[in-house]
Amino acid sequence: KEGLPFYTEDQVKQHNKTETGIWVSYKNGVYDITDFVEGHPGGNKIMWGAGHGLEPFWEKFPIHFKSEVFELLEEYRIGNLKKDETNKKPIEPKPDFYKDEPKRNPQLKVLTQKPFNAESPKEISAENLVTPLEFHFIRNHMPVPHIDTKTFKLEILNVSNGEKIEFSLDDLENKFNSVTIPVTLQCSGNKRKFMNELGQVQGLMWDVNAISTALWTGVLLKDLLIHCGIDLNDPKIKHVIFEGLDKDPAGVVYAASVPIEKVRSDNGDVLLAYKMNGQDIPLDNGYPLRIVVPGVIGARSVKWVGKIILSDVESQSFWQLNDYKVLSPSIKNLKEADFSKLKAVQESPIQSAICQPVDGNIIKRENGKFIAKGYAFSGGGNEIESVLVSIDNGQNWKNATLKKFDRPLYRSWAWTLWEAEFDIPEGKDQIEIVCTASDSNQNTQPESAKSIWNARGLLNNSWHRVKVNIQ
Ligand code: MTE
Ligand code: MO
Repeated sequence: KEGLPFYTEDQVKQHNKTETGIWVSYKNGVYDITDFVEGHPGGNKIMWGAGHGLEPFWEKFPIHFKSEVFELLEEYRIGNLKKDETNKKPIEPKPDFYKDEPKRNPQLKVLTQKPFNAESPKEISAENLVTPLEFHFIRNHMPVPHIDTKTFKLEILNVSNGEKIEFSLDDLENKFNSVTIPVTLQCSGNKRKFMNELGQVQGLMWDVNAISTALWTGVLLKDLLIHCGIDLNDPKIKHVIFEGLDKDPAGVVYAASVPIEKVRSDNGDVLLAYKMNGQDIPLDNGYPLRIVVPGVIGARSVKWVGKIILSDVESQSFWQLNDYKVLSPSIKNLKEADFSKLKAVQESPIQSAICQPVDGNIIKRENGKFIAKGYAFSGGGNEIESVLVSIDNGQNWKNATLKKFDRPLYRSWAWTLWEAEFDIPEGKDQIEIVCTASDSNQNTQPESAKSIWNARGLLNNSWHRVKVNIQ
Protein backbone atom coordinates (compact mmCIF):
# COMPACT_ATOMS: atom_id res chain seq x y z
CA LYS A 1 0.00 0.00 0.00
CA GLU A 2 1.38 3.34 -1.01
CA GLY A 3 2.16 5.89 1.66
CA LEU A 4 2.57 3.39 4.48
CA PRO A 5 6.01 2.90 6.04
CA PHE A 6 8.18 -0.15 5.39
CA TYR A 7 9.13 -2.52 8.21
CA THR A 8 11.66 -5.33 8.16
CA GLU A 9 10.88 -8.87 9.28
CA ASP A 10 13.10 -8.18 12.31
CA GLN A 11 11.00 -5.19 13.30
CA VAL A 12 7.86 -7.30 13.00
CA LYS A 13 9.48 -9.97 15.17
CA GLN A 14 10.13 -7.47 17.97
CA HIS A 15 6.39 -6.81 18.30
CA ASN A 16 5.27 -10.06 19.79
CA LYS A 17 3.58 -9.18 23.07
CA THR A 18 0.97 -6.76 24.39
CA GLU A 19 3.63 -4.45 25.84
CA THR A 20 5.32 -3.90 22.46
CA GLY A 21 2.15 -4.20 20.44
CA ILE A 22 1.40 -7.34 18.45
CA TRP A 23 2.34 -7.23 14.81
CA VAL A 24 1.98 -9.84 12.14
CA SER A 25 2.85 -9.91 8.48
CA TYR A 26 0.92 -11.47 5.64
CA LYS A 27 2.39 -11.40 2.15
CA ASN A 28 3.50 -7.76 1.67
CA GLY A 29 1.48 -6.30 4.54
CA VAL A 30 2.36 -5.53 8.16
CA TYR A 31 -0.55 -5.43 10.60
CA ASP A 32 -0.89 -4.26 14.20
CA ILE A 33 -3.46 -6.60 15.67
CA THR A 34 -3.00 -5.67 19.35
CA ASP A 35 -6.58 -4.46 19.68
CA PHE A 36 -7.93 -7.39 17.77
CA VAL A 37 -6.30 -10.05 19.95
CA GLU A 38 -8.51 -9.23 22.94
CA GLY A 39 -11.71 -9.98 21.10
CA HIS A 40 -10.44 -12.85 18.99
CA PRO A 41 -12.73 -15.88 19.09
CA GLY A 42 -9.74 -18.24 19.13
CA GLY A 43 -8.50 -16.69 22.38
CA ASN A 44 -4.76 -16.59 22.82
CA LYS A 45 -4.16 -19.00 19.95
CA ILE A 46 -3.84 -16.02 17.68
CA MET A 47 -0.59 -15.24 19.55
CA TRP A 48 0.96 -18.04 17.54
CA GLY A 49 1.19 -15.59 14.70
CA ALA A 50 2.66 -12.79 16.83
CA GLY A 51 5.83 -11.30 15.43
CA HIS A 52 5.76 -13.58 12.39
CA GLY A 53 4.28 -14.09 9.02
CA LEU A 54 0.73 -15.39 9.31
CA GLU A 55 1.09 -18.06 6.63
CA PRO A 56 2.20 -20.95 8.90
CA PHE A 57 -0.33 -19.85 11.48
CA TRP A 58 -3.19 -20.03 9.00
CA GLU A 59 -2.05 -23.42 7.95
CA LYS A 60 -2.66 -24.57 11.53
CA PHE A 61 -6.01 -22.76 11.73
CA PRO A 62 -7.39 -22.89 8.21
CA ILE A 63 -10.72 -21.55 9.39
CA HIS A 64 -9.07 -18.21 8.56
CA PHE A 65 -9.13 -19.00 4.84
CA LYS A 66 -12.05 -16.68 4.36
CA SER A 67 -12.35 -13.52 2.37
CA GLU A 68 -13.93 -11.77 5.40
CA VAL A 69 -10.78 -12.43 7.38
CA PHE A 70 -8.56 -11.03 4.66
CA GLU A 71 -10.73 -7.91 4.50
CA LEU A 72 -10.78 -7.59 8.27
CA LEU A 73 -7.02 -7.83 8.38
CA GLU A 74 -6.62 -4.92 5.95
CA GLU A 75 -8.22 -2.62 8.55
CA TYR A 76 -5.28 -3.28 10.84
CA ARG A 77 -2.62 -2.55 8.24
CA ILE A 78 0.13 -0.22 9.43
CA GLY A 79 2.78 -0.76 6.80
CA ASN A 80 4.51 -2.81 4.17
CA LEU A 81 6.92 -5.64 4.69
CA LYS A 82 10.47 -4.96 3.57
CA LYS A 83 11.77 -8.33 2.51
CA ASP A 84 14.94 -8.99 4.44
CA GLU A 85 17.11 -11.07 2.13
CA THR A 86 19.24 -12.45 4.98
CA ASN A 87 16.10 -13.92 6.54
CA LYS A 88 14.84 -15.19 3.20
CA LYS A 89 17.51 -17.88 2.95
CA PRO A 90 15.79 -21.25 2.91
CA ILE A 91 16.08 -22.99 6.23
CA GLU A 92 18.93 -25.51 5.96
CA PRO A 93 17.45 -28.97 5.93
CA LYS A 94 18.79 -31.24 8.65
CA PRO A 95 21.20 -33.80 7.20
CA ASP A 96 18.77 -36.58 8.08
CA PHE A 97 15.75 -34.81 6.65
CA TYR A 98 15.53 -37.40 3.86
CA LYS A 99 16.61 -40.44 5.85
CA ASP A 100 13.31 -42.35 5.57
CA GLU A 101 12.85 -42.29 1.81
CA PRO A 102 11.34 -45.46 0.32
CA LYS A 103 13.12 -47.91 -2.02
CA ARG A 104 12.56 -47.16 -5.68
CA ASN A 105 12.88 -49.03 -8.94
CA PRO A 106 16.39 -48.32 -10.33
CA GLN A 107 14.96 -48.16 -13.87
CA LEU A 108 13.14 -44.90 -13.11
CA LYS A 109 14.78 -41.90 -14.81
CA VAL A 110 15.86 -39.83 -11.82
CA LEU A 111 15.97 -36.02 -12.07
CA THR A 112 16.61 -35.25 -8.38
CA GLN A 113 17.12 -37.51 -5.35
CA LYS A 114 16.13 -35.09 -2.54
CA PRO A 115 13.29 -34.49 -3.04
CA PHE A 116 12.81 -37.51 -5.26
CA ASN A 117 11.70 -36.77 -8.81
CA ALA A 118 11.76 -39.36 -11.56
CA GLU A 119 10.16 -40.22 -14.89
CA SER A 120 8.79 -43.52 -16.10
CA PRO A 121 11.01 -45.34 -18.58
CA LYS A 122 9.81 -44.64 -22.15
CA GLU A 123 9.55 -48.33 -23.05
CA ILE A 124 7.09 -48.80 -20.16
CA SER A 125 4.84 -45.96 -21.35
CA ALA A 126 4.94 -47.26 -24.93
CA GLU A 127 3.60 -50.67 -23.92
CA ASN A 128 1.33 -50.26 -20.86
CA LEU A 129 -2.08 -48.63 -20.84
CA VAL A 130 -1.86 -48.99 -17.05
CA THR A 131 1.59 -48.12 -15.70
CA PRO A 132 2.86 -50.81 -13.30
CA LEU A 133 3.10 -49.29 -9.79
CA GLU A 134 6.89 -49.33 -9.54
CA PHE A 135 7.17 -47.43 -12.84
CA HIS A 136 4.71 -44.61 -12.13
CA PHE A 137 6.50 -41.26 -12.36
CA ILE A 138 7.16 -39.54 -9.01
CA ARG A 139 7.03 -35.83 -8.31
CA ASN A 140 7.83 -34.95 -4.68
CA HIS A 141 8.45 -31.47 -3.28
CA MET A 142 9.52 -32.70 0.15
CA PRO A 143 10.48 -35.87 2.02
CA VAL A 144 7.97 -38.71 1.92
CA PRO A 145 5.96 -38.67 5.16
CA HIS A 146 5.39 -41.90 7.06
CA ILE A 147 1.86 -42.07 8.36
CA ASP A 148 0.59 -44.32 11.12
CA THR A 149 -2.50 -45.81 9.50
CA LYS A 150 -3.92 -46.99 12.83
CA THR A 151 -4.20 -43.50 14.28
CA PHE A 152 -4.64 -41.64 10.99
CA LYS A 153 -7.77 -39.51 10.69
CA LEU A 154 -8.80 -37.56 7.64
CA GLU A 155 -10.24 -34.23 8.73
CA ILE A 156 -12.91 -32.42 6.75
CA LEU A 157 -13.46 -28.80 7.68
CA ASN A 158 -16.32 -26.69 6.39
CA VAL A 159 -15.35 -23.06 6.96
CA SER A 160 -18.83 -21.81 6.10
CA ASN A 161 -20.05 -23.10 9.47
CA GLY A 162 -16.85 -24.19 11.23
CA GLU A 163 -17.93 -27.82 11.30
CA LYS A 164 -15.26 -30.52 11.49
CA ILE A 165 -15.73 -34.19 10.61
CA GLU A 166 -13.19 -36.97 10.89
CA PHE A 167 -12.83 -40.33 9.16
CA SER A 168 -10.51 -43.22 9.83
CA LEU A 169 -9.12 -45.20 6.90
CA ASP A 170 -11.32 -48.05 7.97
CA ASP A 171 -14.41 -45.82 7.72
CA LEU A 172 -13.44 -44.69 4.24
CA GLU A 173 -12.71 -48.18 2.96
CA ASN A 174 -15.70 -49.96 4.50
CA LYS A 175 -18.55 -47.51 4.99
CA PHE A 176 -18.68 -46.08 1.47
CA ASN A 177 -19.07 -47.43 -2.04
CA SER A 178 -15.78 -47.68 -3.82
CA VAL A 179 -15.22 -46.81 -7.45
CA THR A 180 -12.25 -47.59 -9.69
CA ILE A 181 -11.30 -45.18 -12.46
CA PRO A 182 -8.38 -45.16 -14.90
CA VAL A 183 -6.70 -41.78 -14.48
CA THR A 184 -3.59 -40.34 -16.08
CA LEU A 185 -1.63 -37.94 -13.90
CA GLN A 186 0.65 -35.56 -15.73
CA CYS A 187 2.95 -33.01 -14.17
CA SER A 188 2.36 -29.55 -15.64
CA GLY A 189 6.13 -29.42 -16.20
CA ASN A 190 6.09 -32.45 -18.52
CA LYS A 191 8.22 -31.72 -21.65
CA ARG A 192 9.70 -28.60 -20.01
CA LYS A 193 13.13 -29.59 -21.36
CA PHE A 194 12.00 -28.75 -24.90
CA MET A 195 10.54 -25.38 -23.92
CA ASN A 196 13.88 -24.59 -22.28
CA GLU A 197 15.59 -25.05 -25.65
CA LEU A 198 13.74 -21.93 -26.88
CA GLY A 199 14.76 -19.78 -23.91
CA GLN A 200 15.67 -20.55 -20.33
CA VAL A 201 12.79 -21.59 -18.09
CA GLN A 202 12.76 -22.49 -14.40
CA GLY A 203 11.94 -25.94 -13.04
CA LEU A 204 12.84 -29.61 -13.32
CA MET A 205 13.90 -30.45 -16.87
CA TRP A 206 11.34 -33.18 -17.56
CA ASP A 207 11.51 -35.09 -20.82
CA VAL A 208 8.22 -36.65 -22.04
CA ASN A 209 7.46 -39.07 -19.21
CA ALA A 210 6.33 -37.01 -16.23
CA ILE A 211 3.04 -38.77 -16.95
CA SER A 212 1.62 -42.18 -15.99
CA THR A 213 -1.70 -43.97 -15.68
CA ALA A 214 -3.16 -45.98 -12.82
CA LEU A 215 -6.44 -47.59 -11.85
CA TRP A 216 -7.36 -45.51 -8.83
CA THR A 217 -9.84 -46.90 -6.31
CA GLY A 218 -11.51 -44.89 -3.59
CA VAL A 219 -14.56 -42.92 -2.49
CA LEU A 220 -15.98 -40.21 -4.74
CA LEU A 221 -15.30 -37.03 -2.80
CA LYS A 222 -18.71 -35.68 -3.80
CA ASP A 223 -20.45 -38.69 -2.18
CA LEU A 224 -18.40 -38.35 0.99
CA LEU A 225 -19.15 -34.64 1.37
CA ILE A 226 -22.86 -35.17 0.73
CA HIS A 227 -22.81 -37.95 3.32
CA CYS A 228 -21.33 -35.40 5.75
CA GLY A 229 -24.40 -33.22 5.17
CA ILE A 230 -22.37 -30.53 3.42
CA ASP A 231 -24.39 -28.41 1.02
CA LEU A 232 -22.18 -28.29 -2.08
CA ASN A 233 -24.33 -25.47 -3.48
CA ASP A 234 -23.69 -23.27 -0.45
CA PRO A 235 -22.50 -20.00 -2.07
CA LYS A 236 -19.88 -19.67 0.66
CA ILE A 237 -18.13 -22.79 -0.57
CA LYS A 238 -16.08 -21.88 -3.63
CA HIS A 239 -12.95 -23.99 -3.36
CA VAL A 240 -11.92 -27.34 -1.95
CA ILE A 241 -8.47 -27.20 -0.37
CA PHE A 242 -6.39 -30.36 0.06
CA GLU A 243 -3.55 -30.42 2.58
CA GLY A 244 -0.82 -33.04 2.45
CA LEU A 245 1.06 -34.39 5.45
CA ASP A 246 4.47 -33.83 3.84
CA LYS A 247 6.32 -30.85 5.32
CA ASP A 248 9.30 -28.70 4.45
CA PRO A 249 11.98 -27.95 7.07
CA ALA A 250 9.95 -24.92 8.25
CA GLY A 251 6.87 -27.09 8.79
CA VAL A 252 4.96 -25.86 5.74
CA VAL A 253 2.78 -28.61 4.26
CA TYR A 254 2.06 -29.19 0.57
CA ALA A 255 -1.41 -27.91 -0.29
CA ALA A 256 -3.50 -27.08 -3.34
CA SER A 257 -7.14 -26.51 -4.21
CA VAL A 258 -9.70 -26.99 -6.95
CA PRO A 259 -12.89 -25.01 -7.59
CA ILE A 260 -15.99 -26.54 -5.94
CA GLU A 261 -17.54 -27.04 -9.41
CA LYS A 262 -15.03 -29.82 -10.16
CA VAL A 263 -15.94 -31.68 -6.96
CA ARG A 264 -19.69 -31.04 -7.17
CA SER A 265 -20.08 -32.05 -10.82
CA ASP A 266 -21.54 -35.46 -11.70
CA ASN A 267 -18.81 -35.59 -14.34
CA GLY A 268 -15.99 -34.50 -12.04
CA ASP A 269 -14.95 -37.88 -10.62
CA VAL A 270 -12.68 -36.37 -7.93
CA LEU A 271 -11.56 -39.33 -5.89
CA LEU A 272 -10.28 -39.86 -2.39
CA ALA A 273 -8.14 -42.83 -3.33
CA TYR A 274 -6.76 -45.58 -1.12
CA LYS A 275 -5.81 -48.13 -3.80
CA MET A 276 -3.70 -47.85 -6.92
CA ASN A 277 -3.85 -50.71 -9.46
CA GLY A 278 -5.73 -52.69 -6.80
CA GLN A 279 -2.93 -52.44 -4.23
CA ASP A 280 -1.98 -50.13 -1.39
CA ILE A 281 -0.77 -46.84 -2.86
CA PRO A 282 3.06 -46.87 -2.85
CA LEU A 283 4.67 -44.56 -0.26
CA ASP A 284 5.90 -42.21 -3.00
CA ASN A 285 2.48 -41.83 -4.57
CA GLY A 286 0.59 -40.87 -1.41
CA TYR A 287 0.11 -43.83 0.94
CA PRO A 288 -2.30 -44.27 2.61
CA LEU A 289 -4.68 -41.71 1.07
CA ARG A 290 -4.49 -39.25 -1.79
CA ILE A 291 -6.72 -37.03 -3.82
CA VAL A 292 -7.02 -37.79 -7.52
CA VAL A 293 -8.40 -34.92 -9.60
CA PRO A 294 -8.91 -36.41 -13.07
CA GLY A 295 -8.22 -34.28 -16.14
CA VAL A 296 -6.38 -31.67 -14.09
CA ILE A 297 -2.61 -31.06 -13.72
CA GLY A 298 -0.89 -33.41 -11.25
CA ALA A 299 -0.19 -30.62 -8.75
CA ARG A 300 -3.83 -30.61 -7.55
CA SER A 301 -3.90 -34.35 -6.82
CA VAL A 302 -2.56 -33.97 -3.29
CA LYS A 303 -0.76 -37.02 -1.92
CA TRP A 304 -0.77 -38.10 1.74
CA VAL A 305 -3.91 -35.98 2.17
CA GLY A 306 -4.71 -35.26 5.83
CA LYS A 307 -7.17 -32.43 5.61
CA ILE A 308 -9.88 -31.27 3.22
CA ILE A 309 -11.16 -27.73 3.66
CA LEU A 310 -14.32 -26.34 2.07
CA SER A 311 -13.56 -22.67 1.76
CA ASP A 312 -14.58 -19.47 0.02
CA VAL A 313 -10.96 -18.72 -0.95
CA GLU A 314 -8.48 -20.96 -2.73
CA SER A 315 -5.52 -22.58 -0.99
CA GLN A 316 -3.07 -19.92 0.18
CA SER A 317 -0.13 -22.24 -0.46
CA PHE A 318 2.84 -21.18 -2.51
CA TRP A 319 2.00 -23.90 -5.05
CA GLN A 320 -1.53 -22.60 -5.55
CA LEU A 321 -0.79 -18.87 -5.61
CA ASN A 322 2.74 -18.40 -6.90
CA ASP A 323 3.85 -21.48 -8.76
CA TYR A 324 1.57 -23.39 -11.11
CA LYS A 325 0.45 -20.46 -13.25
CA VAL A 326 1.21 -19.77 -16.88
CA LEU A 327 2.97 -16.43 -17.35
CA SER A 328 2.84 -14.41 -20.55
CA PRO A 329 5.65 -15.14 -23.05
CA SER A 330 6.73 -11.50 -22.63
CA ILE A 331 7.80 -12.17 -19.04
CA LYS A 332 11.32 -13.53 -19.37
CA ASN A 333 12.14 -13.59 -15.69
CA LEU A 334 10.09 -14.82 -12.74
CA LYS A 335 11.05 -11.67 -10.81
CA GLU A 336 8.88 -9.61 -13.18
CA ALA A 337 5.86 -11.86 -12.66
CA ASP A 338 2.68 -10.74 -10.92
CA PHE A 339 1.15 -14.09 -10.03
CA SER A 340 -1.82 -12.46 -8.30
CA LYS A 341 -3.31 -11.53 -11.70
CA LEU A 342 -3.30 -15.09 -13.02
CA LYS A 343 -5.51 -18.10 -12.43
CA ALA A 344 -4.09 -21.30 -10.99
CA VAL A 345 -3.85 -23.90 -13.76
CA GLN A 346 -6.48 -26.66 -13.56
CA GLU A 347 -7.25 -28.72 -16.69
CA SER A 348 -4.36 -30.05 -18.79
CA PRO A 349 -4.25 -29.11 -22.48
CA ILE A 350 -4.06 -31.77 -25.19
CA GLN A 351 -0.71 -33.53 -25.33
CA SER A 352 1.12 -36.31 -27.16
CA ALA A 353 4.59 -37.82 -27.33
CA ILE A 354 6.69 -40.45 -29.02
CA CYS A 355 8.06 -43.06 -26.61
CA GLN A 356 9.52 -45.46 -29.13
CA PRO A 357 11.93 -45.17 -30.88
CA VAL A 358 13.87 -42.64 -28.81
CA ASP A 359 16.27 -39.92 -29.94
CA GLY A 360 19.45 -41.37 -31.46
CA ASN A 361 18.09 -44.92 -31.88
CA ILE A 362 19.44 -46.87 -34.83
CA ILE A 363 16.90 -48.41 -37.21
CA LYS A 364 18.03 -51.18 -39.55
CA ARG A 365 17.29 -50.46 -43.22
CA GLU A 366 17.16 -54.19 -43.97
CA ASN A 367 13.92 -54.45 -41.90
CA GLY A 368 12.20 -52.24 -44.47
CA LYS A 369 9.72 -50.94 -41.89
CA PHE A 370 9.66 -49.58 -38.38
CA ILE A 371 6.98 -48.87 -35.78
CA ALA A 372 6.62 -45.67 -33.76
CA LYS A 373 4.69 -45.74 -30.47
CA GLY A 374 3.63 -43.24 -27.86
CA TYR A 375 0.81 -41.70 -25.89
CA ALA A 376 -1.75 -38.92 -26.31
CA PHE A 377 -3.75 -37.32 -23.54
CA SER A 378 -6.17 -34.47 -23.09
CA GLY A 379 -7.41 -32.90 -19.85
CA GLY A 380 -10.96 -32.03 -18.88
CA GLY A 381 -12.29 -35.50 -19.76
CA ASN A 382 -11.77 -35.03 -23.51
CA GLU A 383 -11.25 -38.21 -25.46
CA ILE A 384 -8.36 -38.50 -27.92
CA GLU A 385 -9.85 -38.87 -31.38
CA SER A 386 -6.80 -39.03 -33.58
CA VAL A 387 -3.04 -39.06 -33.46
CA LEU A 388 -1.16 -38.04 -36.59
CA VAL A 389 2.41 -39.12 -37.14
CA SER A 390 4.78 -37.96 -39.87
CA ILE A 391 8.34 -38.72 -40.97
CA ASP A 392 8.55 -35.85 -43.49
CA ASN A 393 7.88 -32.91 -41.18
CA GLY A 394 4.15 -32.96 -41.69
CA GLN A 395 3.92 -33.09 -45.50
CA ASN A 396 2.25 -36.48 -45.13
CA TRP A 397 0.55 -37.74 -41.99
CA LYS A 398 -0.33 -41.24 -40.95
CA ASN A 399 -3.34 -41.87 -38.73
CA ALA A 400 -1.98 -43.90 -35.82
CA THR A 401 -3.81 -46.95 -34.45
CA LEU A 402 -5.24 -46.10 -31.02
CA LYS A 403 -5.64 -48.14 -27.86
CA LYS A 404 -7.75 -46.61 -25.09
CA PHE A 405 -10.21 -47.23 -22.28
CA ASP A 406 -13.88 -47.30 -23.14
CA ARG A 407 -15.23 -44.34 -21.17
CA PRO A 408 -18.44 -42.29 -20.95
CA LEU A 409 -18.49 -39.09 -23.00
CA TYR A 410 -16.38 -36.28 -21.49
CA ARG A 411 -15.08 -38.53 -18.74
CA SER A 412 -12.00 -39.85 -20.51
CA TRP A 413 -9.46 -39.38 -17.76
CA ALA A 414 -6.72 -41.63 -19.07
CA TRP A 415 -4.26 -41.43 -21.90
CA THR A 416 -4.56 -43.19 -25.27
CA LEU A 417 -1.64 -45.23 -26.56
CA TRP A 418 -0.90 -45.09 -30.29
CA GLU A 419 1.26 -46.81 -32.84
CA ALA A 420 2.05 -46.23 -36.51
CA GLU A 421 4.10 -48.25 -38.99
CA PHE A 422 6.31 -46.63 -41.62
CA ASP A 423 8.29 -47.82 -44.62
CA ILE A 424 11.88 -46.70 -44.23
CA PRO A 425 12.41 -44.02 -46.91
CA GLU A 426 15.13 -44.52 -49.53
CA GLY A 427 18.24 -42.37 -49.57
CA LYS A 428 18.09 -41.01 -46.03
CA ASP A 429 20.36 -41.85 -43.13
CA GLN A 430 18.42 -39.83 -40.58
CA ILE A 431 14.70 -39.25 -40.18
CA GLU A 432 12.68 -37.13 -37.84
CA ILE A 433 9.41 -38.49 -36.47
CA VAL A 434 6.77 -35.99 -35.34
CA CYS A 435 3.39 -36.59 -33.70
CA THR A 436 0.35 -34.49 -32.86
CA ALA A 437 -3.11 -35.32 -31.49
CA SER A 438 -6.66 -33.98 -31.55
CA ASP A 439 -9.53 -34.67 -29.15
CA SER A 440 -13.32 -34.90 -28.97
CA ASN A 441 -13.53 -31.12 -28.58
CA GLN A 442 -11.31 -30.47 -31.63
CA ASN A 443 -8.44 -29.27 -29.45
CA THR A 444 -5.10 -29.51 -31.24
CA GLN A 445 -1.47 -29.01 -30.28
CA PRO A 446 0.71 -26.04 -31.25
CA GLU A 447 3.43 -26.91 -33.76
CA SER A 448 6.10 -25.14 -31.75
CA ALA A 449 6.48 -24.14 -28.10
CA LYS A 450 7.36 -20.60 -29.19
CA SER A 451 3.86 -19.13 -28.83
CA ILE A 452 3.27 -20.85 -25.48
CA TRP A 453 6.72 -20.28 -23.97
CA ASN A 454 6.50 -19.19 -20.32
CA ALA A 455 9.21 -18.59 -17.72
CA ARG A 456 8.06 -21.46 -15.49
CA GLY A 457 8.12 -23.83 -18.45
CA LEU A 458 4.58 -25.11 -17.80
CA LEU A 459 2.16 -26.92 -20.12
CA ASN A 460 4.46 -27.54 -23.05
CA ASN A 461 2.11 -29.43 -25.34
CA SER A 462 3.79 -28.64 -28.64
CA TRP A 463 4.45 -31.34 -31.26
CA HIS A 464 7.02 -33.88 -30.14
CA ARG A 465 9.92 -34.74 -32.45
CA VAL A 466 12.40 -37.61 -32.31
CA LYS A 467 15.42 -38.14 -34.60
CA VAL A 468 16.59 -41.65 -35.48
CA ASN A 469 19.46 -42.94 -37.62
CA ILE A 470 18.99 -45.43 -40.45
CA GLN A 471 21.74 -47.97 -40.99
N1 MTE B 1 1.09 -33.91 -3.03
C1 MTE B 1 1.88 -33.71 -1.98
N2 MTE B 1 1.38 -33.87 -0.75
N3 MTE B 1 3.18 -33.35 -2.13
C2 MTE B 1 3.72 -33.16 -3.38
O1 MTE B 1 4.91 -32.85 -3.50
N4 MTE B 1 3.30 -33.13 -5.83
C3 MTE B 1 2.25 -32.85 -6.80
C4 MTE B 1 1.11 -33.84 -6.68
N5 MTE B 1 0.71 -33.99 -5.32
C5 MTE B 1 2.89 -33.34 -4.51
C6 MTE B 1 1.56 -33.75 -4.27
C7 MTE B 1 2.69 -32.82 -8.18
S1 MTE B 1 3.41 -31.39 -8.73
C8 MTE B 1 2.43 -33.85 -9.05
S2 MTE B 1 2.81 -33.74 -10.69
C9 MTE B 1 1.79 -35.10 -8.58
O2 MTE B 1 1.55 -35.09 -7.18
C10 MTE B 1 2.65 -36.30 -8.91
O3 MTE B 1 2.07 -37.49 -8.46
P1 MTE B 1 2.91 -38.83 -8.38
O4 MTE B 1 4.19 -38.54 -7.63
O5 MTE B 1 2.07 -39.84 -7.72
O6 MTE B 1 3.22 -39.20 -9.80
MO1 MO C 1 3.67 -31.47 -11.02
